[in-house]
Amino acid sequence: MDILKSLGHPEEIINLFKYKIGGCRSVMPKLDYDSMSETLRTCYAYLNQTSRSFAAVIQALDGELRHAVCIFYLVLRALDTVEDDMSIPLEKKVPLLFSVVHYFMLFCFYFMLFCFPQISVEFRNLGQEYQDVISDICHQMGVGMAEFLEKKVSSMEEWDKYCHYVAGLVGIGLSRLFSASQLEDTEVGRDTELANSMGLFLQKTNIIRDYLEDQQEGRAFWPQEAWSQFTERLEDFAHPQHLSSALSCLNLLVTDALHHVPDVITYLSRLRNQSVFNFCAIPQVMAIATLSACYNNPQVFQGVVKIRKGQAVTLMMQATNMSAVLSIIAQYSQEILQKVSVTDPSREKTLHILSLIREKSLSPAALSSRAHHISPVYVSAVMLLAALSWQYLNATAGQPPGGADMHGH
Ligand code: IN0
Repeated sequence: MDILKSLGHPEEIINLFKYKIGGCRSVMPKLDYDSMSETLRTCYAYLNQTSRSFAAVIQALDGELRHAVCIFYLVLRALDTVEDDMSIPLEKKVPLLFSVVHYFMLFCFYFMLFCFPQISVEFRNLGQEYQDVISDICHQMGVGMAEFLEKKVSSMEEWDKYCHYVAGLVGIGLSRLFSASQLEDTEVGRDTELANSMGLFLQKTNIIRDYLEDQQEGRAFWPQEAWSQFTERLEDFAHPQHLSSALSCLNLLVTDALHHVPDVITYLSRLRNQSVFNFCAIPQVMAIATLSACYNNPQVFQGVVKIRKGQAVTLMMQATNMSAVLSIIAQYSQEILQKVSVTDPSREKTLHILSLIREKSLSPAALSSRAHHISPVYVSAVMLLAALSWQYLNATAGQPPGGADMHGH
């Protein structure tokens, strides 16, 4: 029950309640489906099937960017499905990956044709500059993914390369779409280093969080150069007797991922369009919250560590301006700092990158904003009210039409 998990966090209960009854203004989609073509409506239906919360953020994008990012997101999900589908034997998958890429170039591959004809129709309805970005990025990703189908992630450098192919290129593609739409400066599309870091921070956080799930599905994305310092085989970390070496490796990888935060701050501080800022900032603040939850946490090796729904909704509502994002980053780097143990092998590196991040994120403006202190009496009153109304909301939700609604009519 999401609300129970947030009982210790009154702010989250209020935001869960707000989100439940009306969503949050900043990500309210500006879409009227009626004026849409059948194929476009289907594309947005696909999008909403993939991830409700993030789909809303995409649908809130301004102008031509909305359709371009929607199609880009769906194409990437399709590529992802092919790459993930372990059932396709290797000798068939490599040419398949190439053909998926060629499909958009050649428009003749049955897989897409049958599965997602609507996506290819709407892909061709996009402006040429958007089509060129998407097919160029898909081509580079297809080639990169094929390269890693035949090999494991060995060095830390290879880890960066793998994450570049599956997420860095997404950041580079999105940044070029932002500039092509002229909603953002051309510099955003040109600075591929920063755009790449945006993707690497998200992908490394996902790989760290999903250790056990990937292990259980026979996938291994933790770099050998990291885990071989602490054990013989990566799968050892799933066994409690290897917990201390597992935590040492986990903390090393979190420390590595934190090195992308300064670039993420520079990238976000360059954005000028509110809808683009929200679209880019929300996944980043979710990632640093997830990384803090994973740091030195044995739970990573026993299940999947997830941030609370209330926490996610609160972050989504707050990540709408740079000073709020800076203080969120400062708050979670502080949270990690408090968990750095004196015996952790990466201690010095972790303390160093955390002090760099604090320096960069504690701009004067941020100091004042984030933590507004609420009196405890007020807190429990609101909690009680929210809990009651939550119960009432759930109780009445089942009412057939015509029964008494929230306003007692
Ligand atoms: C994304 C990214 C994303 C958004 C904005 C800017 C980005 C810049 C660089 C790289 C990626 C960027 O965001 C999504 C967020 C998402 O899908 N979150 C899921 C939860 C989850 O954990 O999957 C949700 O349901 O909210 C993201 O994770 N990826 C993604 C894919 C396509 C696009 Cl167009 C944008 C996936 C990945 C692998 C990180 C690139």
